[in-house]
Amino acid sequence: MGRHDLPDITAAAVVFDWDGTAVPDRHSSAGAVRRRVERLCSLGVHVAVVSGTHVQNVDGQLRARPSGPGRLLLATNRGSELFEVEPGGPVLRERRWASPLEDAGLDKAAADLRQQLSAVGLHTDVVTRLNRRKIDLIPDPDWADPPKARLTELLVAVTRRLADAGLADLKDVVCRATSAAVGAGLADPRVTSDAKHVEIGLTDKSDAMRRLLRELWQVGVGPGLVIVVGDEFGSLGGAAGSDSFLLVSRARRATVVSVGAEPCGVPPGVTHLAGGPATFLALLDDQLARHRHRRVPGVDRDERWTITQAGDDPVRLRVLETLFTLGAGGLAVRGALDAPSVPVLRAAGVYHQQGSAQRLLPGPDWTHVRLRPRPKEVVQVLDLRTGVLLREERELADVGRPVRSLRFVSAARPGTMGLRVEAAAHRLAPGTVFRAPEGLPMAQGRVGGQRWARVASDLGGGMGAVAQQAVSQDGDLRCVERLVVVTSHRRRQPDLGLDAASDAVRHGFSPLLAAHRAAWARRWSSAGASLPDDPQLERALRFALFHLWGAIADADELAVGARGLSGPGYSGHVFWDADVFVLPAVATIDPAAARAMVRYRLHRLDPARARARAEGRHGARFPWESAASGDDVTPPTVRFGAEPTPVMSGRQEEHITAAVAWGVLREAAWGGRRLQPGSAELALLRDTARYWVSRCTVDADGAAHITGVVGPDEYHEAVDDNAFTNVMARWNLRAAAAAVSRRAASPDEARSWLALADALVDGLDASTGLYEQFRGYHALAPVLAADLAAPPYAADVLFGRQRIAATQVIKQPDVLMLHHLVPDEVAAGSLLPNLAYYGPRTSHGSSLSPAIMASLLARAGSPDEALSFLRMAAQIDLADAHGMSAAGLHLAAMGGAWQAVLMGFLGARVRSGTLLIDPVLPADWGSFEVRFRCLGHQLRVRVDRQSTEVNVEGRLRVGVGRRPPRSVTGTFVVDTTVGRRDSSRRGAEEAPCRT
Ligand code: IFM
Repeated sequence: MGRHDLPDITAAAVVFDWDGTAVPDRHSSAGAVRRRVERLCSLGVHVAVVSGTHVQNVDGQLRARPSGPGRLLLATNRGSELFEVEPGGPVLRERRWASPLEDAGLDKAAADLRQQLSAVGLHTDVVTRLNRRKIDLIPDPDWADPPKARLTELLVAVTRRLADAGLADLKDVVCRATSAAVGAGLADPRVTSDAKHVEIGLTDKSDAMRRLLRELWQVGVGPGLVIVVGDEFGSLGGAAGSDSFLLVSRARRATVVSVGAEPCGVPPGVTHLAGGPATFLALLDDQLARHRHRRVPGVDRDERWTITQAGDDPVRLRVLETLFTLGAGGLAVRGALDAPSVPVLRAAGVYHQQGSAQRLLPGPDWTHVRLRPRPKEVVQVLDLRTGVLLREERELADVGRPVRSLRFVSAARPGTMGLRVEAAAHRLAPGTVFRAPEGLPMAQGRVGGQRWARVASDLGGGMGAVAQQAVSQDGDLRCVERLVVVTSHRRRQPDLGLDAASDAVRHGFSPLLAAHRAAWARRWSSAGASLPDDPQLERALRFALFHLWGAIADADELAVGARGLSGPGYSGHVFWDADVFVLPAVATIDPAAARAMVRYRLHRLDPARARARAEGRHGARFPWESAASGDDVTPPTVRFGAEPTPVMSGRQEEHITAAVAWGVLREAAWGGRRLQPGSAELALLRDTARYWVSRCTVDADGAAHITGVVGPDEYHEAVDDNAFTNVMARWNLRAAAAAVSRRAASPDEARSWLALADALVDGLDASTGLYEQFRGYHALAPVLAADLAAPPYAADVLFGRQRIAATQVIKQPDVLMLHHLVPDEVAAGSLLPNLAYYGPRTSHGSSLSPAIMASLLARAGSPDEALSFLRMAAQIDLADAHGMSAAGLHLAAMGGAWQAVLMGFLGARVRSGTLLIDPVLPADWGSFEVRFRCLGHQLRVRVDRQSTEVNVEGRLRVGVGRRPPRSVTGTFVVDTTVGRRDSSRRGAEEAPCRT
């Protein structure tokens, strides 16, 4: 057996059987295994032993004491125990205890079997072990403790004994044992045989394997990253080999190797290498060599968690660059291949240039390596579960070994990034690490073995990167490894991360990757959705959450641009997308990052005040597009074809001011925080209210108006009394009056806000519940969106701005946005008539549109229609539905999609420190489960057709459906059958809490 026979995978975990696989017998030295296990663990590889015997036997022989970061687990007593080895020795993590009834059942089953065998003249012994009884079929001193090397001989001896007693084979005894166990009242007996014994037990190695896979999953290691090694996968005398129990269905993507004799062959999917413990050691050596040679690690190709794309269409590749962006800690690397067309590295909030030309500063590109010939067709796999991007060239006969690469942007150590590339040595030249972003000077140099680069912004800020490159050779393969630490600062040149880079090098690529995988696994256990009946949507939602996490950070402040950090679209400018689409989603997955988003606005209150002043108004007016300073950076024109067209949003989309205030209160409410007197949040609420006071005009009848605005529907400009703007202003005034203390505003001022709020016209026809989008809207040409084209489409681009402005076709929810954001500010019962009226008039020309429709339709009791909009929203970038994804991800659609799940389908609301939920299920889903953060607690909610199960970490007031909210902890189940109304078998309050 040569190295080329060993599996071509650099695994993240190795699970192996002990006796016969790792060691020849229980008495031999295991020093060689110990050294390799400890080394693997030091590289971040997790190691697990599965054995039928007890922990003292395995640990006594192995005596490994790894100091991490990889874990060493011992699954002993045939699946009944799990130990983790710590510096002081194995520590019990879990043990299955038989009940007295089960113990009695095991005794009875063993006695019955023994009696049956004795009746045919076969003398046996029974050995009692934890949760099992071993019936020794050959209690002969010669076969007291046979080494695995004598397995074939043993099998012959046992088979002969059985035949002498008139028994067919081992399988015959296993069947009798199973019947005896069932007869003894054991519900789920596990019967196994190692040829010498037949064991009747409560657990087997499948339990061990399932438990280990769970442990590994929790540290970001899926089955596809696991090598499983045993020596008895094939049958033994007709009975299943003891290691065949490792082949549980969840392990189907694992690489399975047998080093045993396997006299009856191995099952499909198992690679038979034979050679016993010597082969096992060679396999461990190969894994160690792969790390030493800096080979590209594997990825678990789980369809529910990976986005796989192949092809070389240059247009599609630009889109894939966006989709495969990796981000963490406010830094992101676009998924460019070897010839990037747009900047690769960006940092949140680090802008460059002045005025509306202001854009995110591109940092030094550290991802490029020289490959000749260049790969023609590459398969790219983005693993959403562990945040890595794998690339693999489809094998090309003329150039030998395919190119492979893997990169990650560490979620565990913000700023640290890693790349490995391997290819036939003659094709791969590591080249210089850093390339300057196009059109910008880049300083670079070396300090010791490290290279550094800096790019400066003309606004004073900058980005720096320090890299350590290492090249190694593994046979005919060359491997290049880069560990990079990126630093950034908004206002000054950042310190280079020299120490952090040295630290990263000290840790090494593999341990850093292991920590990164584990950090992602923690994220997914705290937030996400499981849709068992809708795997495609489930993955699309994971893609959305993946990119939301990639764009945010727990920082002093966080600017989230409309396209995050994934592309040049909208130059990284911050719109209302951040406040009302992204922030509510972020508050449920990373509350600290949501606060950082709010701080971005709070820190720009002064420029907002200055703008209001400059326009002769009071208070604070926030800019439609915001970047470094908080001044308005909306471009005055855009090109629609040849002609520059004026952009009115900068001057007229004033609803942003209320949206900012809404975001501030939303974050506080969802985070369970009271706004403190004297806080910047209250100052913002007060000053936005003051802005509306100075912005409204009151007519002779005492009615207040806001004229000359653009609402969310940007097809109609300079309109008067846009319902959305007016009602949001009204909400802003009322919210400020309720929150702002006497010190911040006098009671008279607060009363004047309330009076103005009451006076603001809102276009409601009380008889129909319909809001007129703006004054004169109903008089426009009554064209429906579908009359012109099949939505979604950009009506202004397709049919001309003037023409569309004369019709009732709208770009995105406008009036309906009120029902989403401020349902208490709109007339009771007005959702349905407005959905019925505005739904058909909406072209969904904005990526922001479908998610809101999904959310509202779910609340309106139309979950099936809602689901088709949710699918549309979740596919916006994956399917490049707007043809704009090459310029970056549509983060608002992603935040909107997650809101549609939580606020729409789950019906989650926070009211006065209480979480209210009111779930609905579309016909296509039998159930769904969501995990999220709310009010400082971790929640998991599972909804099916009969019930809603809520799990709360800690104690929280929760209301389900129309039941009165109760303070609950742990898990409670509410019967929510039939419309989830009042048909409870047992209410949340009566249901026992399972903690
Ligand atoms: O903020 C949005 C706006 O609502 C529609 N046009 C695109 C902007 C940025 O995403």
